[in-house]
Amino acid sequence: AAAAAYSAMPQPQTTPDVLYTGLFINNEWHKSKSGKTFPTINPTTEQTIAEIQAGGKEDIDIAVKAARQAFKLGSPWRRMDASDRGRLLYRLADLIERDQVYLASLETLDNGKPYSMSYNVDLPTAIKNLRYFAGWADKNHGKTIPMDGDFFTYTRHEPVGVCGQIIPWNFPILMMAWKLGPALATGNTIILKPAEQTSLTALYIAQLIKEAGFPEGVVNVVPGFGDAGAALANHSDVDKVAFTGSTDVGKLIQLASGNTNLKRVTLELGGKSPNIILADSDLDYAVETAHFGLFFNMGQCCCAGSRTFVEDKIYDEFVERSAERAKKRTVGNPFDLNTEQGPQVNEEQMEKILGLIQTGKQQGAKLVAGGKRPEGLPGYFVQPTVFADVQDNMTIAREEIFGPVQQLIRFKKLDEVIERANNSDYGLAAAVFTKDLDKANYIVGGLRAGTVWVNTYNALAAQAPFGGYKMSGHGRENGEYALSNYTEVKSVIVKVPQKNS
Ligand code: TXE
Repeated sequence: AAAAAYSAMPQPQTTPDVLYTGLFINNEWHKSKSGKTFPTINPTTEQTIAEIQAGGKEDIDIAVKAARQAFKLGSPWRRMDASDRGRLLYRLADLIERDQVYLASLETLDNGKPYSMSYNVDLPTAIKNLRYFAGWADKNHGKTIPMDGDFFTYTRHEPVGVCGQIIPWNFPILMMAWKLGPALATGNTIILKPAEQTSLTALYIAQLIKEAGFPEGVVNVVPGFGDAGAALANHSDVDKVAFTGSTDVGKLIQLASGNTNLKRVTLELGGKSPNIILADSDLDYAVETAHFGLFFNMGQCCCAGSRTFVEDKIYDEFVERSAERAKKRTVGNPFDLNTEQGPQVNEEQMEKILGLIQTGKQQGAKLVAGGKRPEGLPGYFVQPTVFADVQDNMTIAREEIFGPVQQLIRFKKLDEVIERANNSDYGLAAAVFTKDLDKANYIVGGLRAGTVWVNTYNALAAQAPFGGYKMSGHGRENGEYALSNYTEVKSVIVKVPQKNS
């Protein structure tokens, strides 16, 4: 079935035009006030694709004013029927779908992810996400409440207001959709800052937002570096910041809120997710799914199964098969439809990963596959790498690597593995593989993580909430729960002459 889907896939545009490189504010394109630009690099060739306008604090101020203006009482956006907000989101989804080949190609050019993935995974899931939240626009209603006394009491779910949204580079289009959908469905206005490594698709989608018919100032997209993000986080006229990225920057954002106006903050941060394989599971399937759970998207997933706990009885066999599978993984040109793994997003990430591989070797983990850059290829590639005999206290078992490096860890007892799995600062996702329902349910109940998969991995969809325990962040994206990130609840209490039940 997968092969059939691939042969039906339209060919990529290997040199997609770059049409937009500016700041999108008030539905118009602008240059940065400072006049500064920065290059966006193709990670496959290490060549510059285009120069992008570098938004800074002054530009953020202008964008926040535009978003505030679009949110003022009586504005077209505030007066719009909720169902019409939904229609605009549906239209945006349709436009992204119309341009799916182009956008998937541009994503692959800028990010390095295989086109087969950007076309078959990133784009369809982003489109579905927008449609899912479009449907919510006129269904997120309050309650009437039987309050004590002679009162008529109800709640209104109101938009939070002006929202800053700061997104990373690992799923540029999808992260944009996750942020826009719930915020727009609930009537907020937005300043979105894409990651500096991958601005191109966000800027193209900004033009589609205008084409869809969103009023000016409702969505503003300001490319730039961390200083632009920090300006949003510190801005006293921003009501909320939603951030996906590193735990260190997440902490800064929460501090910025505390130092300024206590803006609402939701965070989706790093992870070190445990994937627990019990001896009774289907070995072929578990090996393949654990491989996918770690290597998907070059390992650049916040929910990557980067601590694979394997039960003692099957451990040696599991190591052997996982190493074999990693060695077969096809690495190369991401526009080639047979490629499973493209380059890491940039040199810095590649260097971080290679450094952690060295640390793994120094601390005594056993390298059973990969471990280097592939020879003879330009680009920021890292070989699919597998470590066996990994101990819980090793750096590679504690820190997020965010690369194609799998850690195989041995365990003996159920209670022991739950405790070890939870012994992490993170708590984003987890998984368990077993045919024993009682064991599965017991482990599910014990794991401290925002998502637990049973006999699957990386199963994500618009309907199911996603977010972290502990230092993996707070708030939930996707699903009905995401709406609460973007709404304030107002209790309205009206005195009535006489209440009757
Ligand atoms: O992240 P940053 P980086 C993890 C992963 C990766 C590491 C570093 O382990 O190796 O983080 O990646 C903006 N105020 N994840 O350096 O810096 C930045 O411009 C406000 C996990 O790329 O957190 C970009 O738009 N914003 C993750 C965004 O934050 C700031 C995905 C993310 O970049 C800022 C990415 C500041 N002071 C990395 N500094 C996940 N959870 O999926 C930077 N930014």
